Amino acid sequence: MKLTAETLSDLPSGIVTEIYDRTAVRPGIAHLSVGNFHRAHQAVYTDRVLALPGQEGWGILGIGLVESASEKEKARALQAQSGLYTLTECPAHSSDTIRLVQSIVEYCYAPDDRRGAIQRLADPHIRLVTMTITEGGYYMDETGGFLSDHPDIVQDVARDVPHTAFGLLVEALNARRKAGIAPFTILSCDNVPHNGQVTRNAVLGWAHQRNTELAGWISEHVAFPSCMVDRITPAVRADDVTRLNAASGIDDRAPVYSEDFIQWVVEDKFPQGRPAWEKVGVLFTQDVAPYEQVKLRMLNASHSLLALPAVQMGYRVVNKAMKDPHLTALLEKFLHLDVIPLIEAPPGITLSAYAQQLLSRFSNKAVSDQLVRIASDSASKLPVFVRPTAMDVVKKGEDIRRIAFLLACFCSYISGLDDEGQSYSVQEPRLSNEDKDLILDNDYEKSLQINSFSGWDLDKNNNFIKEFVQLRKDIKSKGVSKTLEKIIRN
Ligand code: CS2
Repeated sequence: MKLTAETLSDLPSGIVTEIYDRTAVRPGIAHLSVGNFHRAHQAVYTDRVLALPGQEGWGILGIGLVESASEKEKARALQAQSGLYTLTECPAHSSDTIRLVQSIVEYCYAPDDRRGAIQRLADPHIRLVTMTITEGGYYMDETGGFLSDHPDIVQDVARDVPHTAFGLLVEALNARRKAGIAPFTILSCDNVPHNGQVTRNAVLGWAHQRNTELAGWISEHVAFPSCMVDRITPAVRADDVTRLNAASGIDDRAPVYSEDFIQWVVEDKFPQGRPAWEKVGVLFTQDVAPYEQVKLRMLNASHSLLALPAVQMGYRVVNKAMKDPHLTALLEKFLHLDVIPLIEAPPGITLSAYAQQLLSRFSNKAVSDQLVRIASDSASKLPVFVRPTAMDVVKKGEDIRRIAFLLACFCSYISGLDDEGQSYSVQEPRLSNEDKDLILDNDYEKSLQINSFSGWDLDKNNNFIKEFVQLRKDIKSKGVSKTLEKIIRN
């Protein structure tokens, strides 16, 4: 059965839907960059909220941003399906739930018509803009400041009609200001610490280059709440599409699947109003920082610490790597010895239980997340997920081996060849050629000078340098597997 607005009333049995009149729903949220994660997370909470009375003004206008053949294809699919898609949620020990998500009520692909996208963002009904543009999309320095001198940004500011999320936001805010329309609130849903502040820095940084008066207005009137998001959402390959559609009985051109766990903690700062998300499981708080610290330093950092060695040990999916006792020992030691002693538990969370829960989430074989997905763009992820722990561990003179091993694995991962000489795909869009050369140099110490490690101060610590260089040598001569055995001993 093809998926269109018309087929909604005639779904195969077993498909879960929220009950509401979709024709009455109007977009009040615009979401920038409609990736799988957005469709498995924020769009699901919003779908639930739309079934509550008085919430019909909070539908989602999806705006595709990334200019690529695959994104264009996905855009066409979502447009043909009126924004509808199936989400299969996979618990570890019971059967999957297949939902039909209806909250994206309009979808436009910005590369088709960027002026049109800006105009839609200027619509007074849009009171909130959410975004998932990935860690690397924020152009941040080590302190979360905006890299306004970055060539991508310089080029974007010089364009008639900008391409970046920040450019679109600033132009739309400009149009609203000129028309006397209140600005929207901007909510980043990316895995970045203090994502509200970082987004504010980026939007203001971009605006300053264009029009300082406008920047002043944004600074005074636009709210940038922070939030912590969590749900493991694998990439969807062609064989997944076939598998998911066979199970749902729906011919969905853009299905998505995820674990059944979901969490969203949001700073309650929405001067233009917001959906009643608190009624569907979202936790609102005045201080997101402790939640986000736990999530990024424990879950995301563990993901990187698992994926970078595991791909080189020949594993391709997370749950299989979790059967390797050396890898699980590495994660357990990292969590309990390196991370937990340095952080504080937010209200309602016990860190050791959180650690145990995340390891069992990784082991969920129904999710079968791809290690290559997690390893991708580590050049942007490691500074966000690992740097604070690395710096604290080094400063306190604690055991640096696991951090040194992680960074050494990142460097050897760049070669794209595993211990057995099999190749895997390396996607590192933010790693410059100069940085690649530094990593490939035979003088291993030089790799600590790459941009991703800048500001970590590791190249000033002799113990760290010694350990890191030795590990790179060990990996080169014995492979990652054998080197890992040494790391987890004692
Ligand atoms: C992963 C995240 O890609 C990564 O680095 O750690 O995508 C992770 O799956 C999500 O943040 C889970 O909420």
